[in-house]
Amino acid sequence: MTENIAQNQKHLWWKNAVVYQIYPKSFQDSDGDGVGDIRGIISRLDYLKELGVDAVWISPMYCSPQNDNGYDISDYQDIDPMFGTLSDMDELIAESGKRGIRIIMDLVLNHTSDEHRWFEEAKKGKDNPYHDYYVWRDGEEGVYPNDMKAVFGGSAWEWVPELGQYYFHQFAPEQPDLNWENPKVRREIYDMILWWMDRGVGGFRLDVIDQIAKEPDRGITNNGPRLHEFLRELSKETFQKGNLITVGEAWGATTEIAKKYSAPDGSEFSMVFQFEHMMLDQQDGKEKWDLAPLPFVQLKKCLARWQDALFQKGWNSLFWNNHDLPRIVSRWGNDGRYRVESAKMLAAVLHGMQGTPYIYQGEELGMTNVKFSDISKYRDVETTNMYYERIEAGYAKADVMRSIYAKSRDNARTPMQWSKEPNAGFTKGTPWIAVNPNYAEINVEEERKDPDSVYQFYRSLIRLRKEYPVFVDGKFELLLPEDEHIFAYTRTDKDTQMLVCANFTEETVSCPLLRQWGSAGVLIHNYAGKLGEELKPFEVVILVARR
Ligand code: TEU
Repeated sequence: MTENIAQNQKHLWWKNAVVYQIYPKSFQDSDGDGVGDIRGIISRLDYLKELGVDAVWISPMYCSPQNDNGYDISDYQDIDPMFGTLSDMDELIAESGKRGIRIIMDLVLNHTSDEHRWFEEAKKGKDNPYHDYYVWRDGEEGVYPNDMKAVFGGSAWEWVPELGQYYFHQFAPEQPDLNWENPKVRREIYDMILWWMDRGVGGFRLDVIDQIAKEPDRGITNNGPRLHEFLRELSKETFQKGNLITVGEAWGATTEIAKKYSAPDGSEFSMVFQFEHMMLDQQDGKEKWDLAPLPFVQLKKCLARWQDALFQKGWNSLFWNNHDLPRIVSRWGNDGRYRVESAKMLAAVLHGMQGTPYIYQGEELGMTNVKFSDISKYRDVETTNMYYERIEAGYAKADVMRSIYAKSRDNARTPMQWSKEPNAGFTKGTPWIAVNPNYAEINVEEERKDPDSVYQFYRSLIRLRKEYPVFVDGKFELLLPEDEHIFAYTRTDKDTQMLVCANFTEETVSCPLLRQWGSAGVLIHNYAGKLGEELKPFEVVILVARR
């Protein structure tokens, strides 16, 4: 362990931390097969160190048939050959440690791959010791146990003729759900986690963790009655034996539920990813593909409600992006004329709030959504299933493509843009998914040289968080809550007050706060020159004053 990490251990290190997410298939290829790998990540650790992040969450690299890009695991205790070997993984942990960076593994505990040994055994017979590792119902071919649907389309039940039974899957049929009611399943999982902890892993992100305590007969998928009982046991048996960061993915979390997950006594997790703010730009009660404009005032109020509710009672994660979400600059900023300004504004607004910020690979460059002309260029199972379902249901192709351009998960999954070299320096081979054609302009090489780049702005934000404790501890207060353009808030601790003031639109607007704060010091600003009393398109400033 490096001194860097040892020092952090004195307190809850993850409250000061900034986390970077790597989608390993798309980060850096080292062997020319067109798929990113562990040796590629190792070769970029100095870049991450320069950026200043404390931990790296890597999407799953375990053995997997890749029906859902690794979120379908066939062996939790080995690395998929596509990504490298266990010894590469050990080296990654060691090399990261030398740079003061911890590795966060992605745990998919709700389901396995149908190629996992447990499932292959489970299918052999009702009396096989592994049968009860999964969720089965007797039945008749063609008559589903109930009408529950899978997230990636179709019924949540899959027929196995040899057994005369259906198994339950909340995602693809190749992702059978584990039966958490079975204590043997839970023990296997804990042992596996302890095994990774022994290898030096610094934390875990827990995939769809709110869906493990399902009760399909009652139509319950998330927030099942036994959820928090399971989580407390999980945490006690594993995480609490280390000084880890743990973050659960919980689409169904409310502020009340999040207080349980992230209780300061550490009985469950450090924090959760909640998605309330991420579901605002879709039509009520419909799917994410059914687009609606962002209700800006609601966005502010939603974020503010989470800030208030968890203050000293839990802990927030802060994110705009991940491997399932479209690129934020295309989504709520402007990926044309104001790309740089709006990417910086979104960054400052997010990093100024209380919580642990997560940066998704390429976000620090202001990477944008992609528009492939044809569905054959898309790789994501959710996107392609939806396309064919909707085309069959009679939707116009142009409308379906419009939804894909706005919301497809592949927007986030195009390769990391390192340089102007062919394929953005991501691979010397043919990338598994095409590179965004804008890589010649948006890439690491250019942005490292440019003092005004989005990348340099992110570096400064990360540095400021380390310098000013008010970023970590200050109480949040939303200002001008009804304003249709300005997102402004203060953060206040015993001796410092900080103002984050942003124009979320491309109109120039006057801002009363700027005069009031006239004498305060500027911590960061995304326009050159002096601050006026107006905010230019996507202008953002963070000011600080002593109290
Ligand atoms: O995502 C959880 C989840 O519910 C997503 O399917 C979400 O609904 C969708 O991405 C919205 O577009 C997690 C992982 O992050 C995702 O990559 C996996 O596909 C999924 O679990 C299944 O493991």
